[in-house]
Amino acid sequence: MFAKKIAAYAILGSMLAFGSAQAHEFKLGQIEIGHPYSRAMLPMAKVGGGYFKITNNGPADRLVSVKSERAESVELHEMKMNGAVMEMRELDGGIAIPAKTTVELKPGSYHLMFMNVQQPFKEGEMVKATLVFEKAGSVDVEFAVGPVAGDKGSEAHAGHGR
Ligand SMILES: [Cu+2]
Repeated sequence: MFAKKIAAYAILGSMLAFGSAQAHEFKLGQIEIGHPYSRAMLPMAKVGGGYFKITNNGPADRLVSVKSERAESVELHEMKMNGAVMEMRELDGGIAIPAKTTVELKPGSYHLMFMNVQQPFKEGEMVKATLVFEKAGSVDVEFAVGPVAGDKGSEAHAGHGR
């Protein structure tokens, strides 16, 4: 009986792993979360980014907050050019997701910041988080951690290096 249970879990586990490597997409009602990913962090780094695509096939909604056990808090940020200066700010009101549109969180634009991370993200691991929408509710997702950001990525997160 016990052995059977273990075998069942093992199969389920490998299916989940396979599924996330292939499609790596999450659904919440009419909202699709495409390919959440992050970057490996340097050993002393405390802050990590988070990126994904939100496809909203339903009515207007809003990404209001994000939680993760891997961070003290997760902030929603926006990056914008102000003249020649790249500026970053926290979005207190969340990120608006208009009806029937796709909003992309990516370097140099909207993104998540995992704040005060105790165990730096490592390449190849999956970081769990929960996205909370104003109307649709919340959905658990996993961020695939890729290699340490190159020149482009690190410039996208200039000012976060503390
Ligand atoms: Cu930021």
